[in-house]
Amino acid sequence: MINLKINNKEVSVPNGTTILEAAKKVNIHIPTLCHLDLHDLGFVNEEANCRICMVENGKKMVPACNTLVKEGMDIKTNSIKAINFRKMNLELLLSNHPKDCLVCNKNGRCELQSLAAALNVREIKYDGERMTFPTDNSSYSIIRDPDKCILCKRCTTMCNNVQTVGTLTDVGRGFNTVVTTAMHRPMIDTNCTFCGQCLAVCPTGAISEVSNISQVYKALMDETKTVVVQTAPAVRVALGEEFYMEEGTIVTGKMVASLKQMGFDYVFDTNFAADLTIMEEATEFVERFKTKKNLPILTSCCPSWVKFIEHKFNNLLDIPSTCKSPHEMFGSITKSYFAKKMNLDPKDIVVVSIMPCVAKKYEANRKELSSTGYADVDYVVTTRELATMIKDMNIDFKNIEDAEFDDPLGESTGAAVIFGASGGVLEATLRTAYNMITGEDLKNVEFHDLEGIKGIKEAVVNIQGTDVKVAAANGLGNARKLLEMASEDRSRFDVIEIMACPGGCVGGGGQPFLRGRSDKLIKRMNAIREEDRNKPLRKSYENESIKKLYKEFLGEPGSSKAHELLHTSYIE
Ligand code: HC0
Ligand code: SF4
Repeated sequence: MINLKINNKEVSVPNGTTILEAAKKVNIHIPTLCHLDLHDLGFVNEEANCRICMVENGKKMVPACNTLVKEGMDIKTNSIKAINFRKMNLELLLSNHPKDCLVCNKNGRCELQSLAAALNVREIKYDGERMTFPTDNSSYSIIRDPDKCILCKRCTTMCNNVQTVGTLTDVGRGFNTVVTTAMHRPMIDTNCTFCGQCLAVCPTGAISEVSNISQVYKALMDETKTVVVQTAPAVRVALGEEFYMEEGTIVTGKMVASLKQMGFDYVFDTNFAADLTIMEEATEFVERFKTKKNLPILTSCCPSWVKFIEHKFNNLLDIPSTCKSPHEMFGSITKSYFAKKMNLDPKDIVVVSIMPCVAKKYEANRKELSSTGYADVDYVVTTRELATMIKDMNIDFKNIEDAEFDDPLGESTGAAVIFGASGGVLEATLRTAYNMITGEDLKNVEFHDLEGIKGIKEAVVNIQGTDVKVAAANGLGNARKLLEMASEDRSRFDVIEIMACPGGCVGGGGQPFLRGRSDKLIKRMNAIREEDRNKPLRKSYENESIKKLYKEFLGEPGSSKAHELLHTSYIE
């Protein structure tokens, strides 16, 4: 153990601890900016670029976030010298930053803005030359405004070390440094998967989502349109955070009531389509498992993951399930089955998806995802954007009375809600595949080995004497490892689930920011599991509305009509 003093308090910590960690242990707060520690999720940014966490170590000033403790250190975190040093560094950062906070997309959610308030900055003393670079708004998902970048490098750490995609890098030196793409290519022309994890950790408005709020408002005002909204599984366990509710509060009823108050014609549930996905995907799996062909089957509902495999493992494009993702299935069913039922022309239906994800915006614009001749999904709005809309409309979210989803695309089982947490799609598939193989109902529906935020989870499930080997990865770096294992030995796994974001969709790039609180993610995952346990039906094939959909319209799971509307292909 190492013994030191911080602000005259005796501290004893293991060798290898930073001053920042040691201070935390004795409840001494040191402000930080570039530093971010989500080590449970495999992410720690140790760049120490911003120099906000400077503390006095004897006569020297050192950054607390990456200076390791030494025996006998005498650290002062709150001396006038340390306070002034920090403030000066912040003022220097602000001198090279646009001052358009009032209209910035991050206004109210910006860590730089909060820090300026916390450090009581009242003037920006230094007013020199400012670097300016063009804004990149080429993609459907992400906007990069390098003028707002403070070079904290959280995004490059995330993209390169955690996601292992390698889209973002810093080029140039000193004052000319900029975070950009290879050859400054527009994001749309890069290998970016649009996972949005860079923007989830960006402290300022340098990386943000493309907003679709105005298009949705326009559709709501257009009397010739029927506007149908669907909500993803993971939104209901995180939206409350935007209204200062306890993390992990399930706000399904309030979310539905708010959407009805906003004027959507029908409020449906993506979970309905998650049950539908399971019917199709389990059918596909059982077929492949019996014939031992094209295994392991890979789940295909995460659009970032699909783009990742298309770019990085296109030798494996014979194994992803051909199922569209649930929200896309929902769109094509709305514009076919529902349109027919309601006597509506699909051209007059607008489908809006509320998603925890920014890649869903890109996915909605994939040309092949338009089975009825119209885009399956018209607009995607993130959890954060939905919160903004609720605030725009002055809805009293905390006190609004709960409402129920509409029929018939609103019914769902517990198997659908667990899609929102890593391991859930796999578990939901197994619950139905068991029935398809044995003709019996699975008694114990929970697979605890597949729960939690561990990057790669493996399990072996015995179905009627045959072992089914399954694995789930969350985060693209973990996906890469798992795929490398599967490439080496195709018989190692039978089913693989991959979600690009930490913890699955609950940790999506469109969710309320975690700000170093991975415990929030665990609470969201626990809430998803609780929602499953509260459901009277927990297996997709028990969903009465799904049974009716097959009976009235699709025929059998895997039918040619189902293939026409619910399946897709991949780009090599
Ligand atoms: Fe997900 Fe989905 S579970 S990708 O994570 O599969 O975004 O929540 O909506 O489509 O259902 C995200 C979440 C979804 C889809 C579903 C899947
Ligand atoms: Fe990298 Fe994901 Fe950001 Fe694209 S969206 S730059 S893949 S972290």
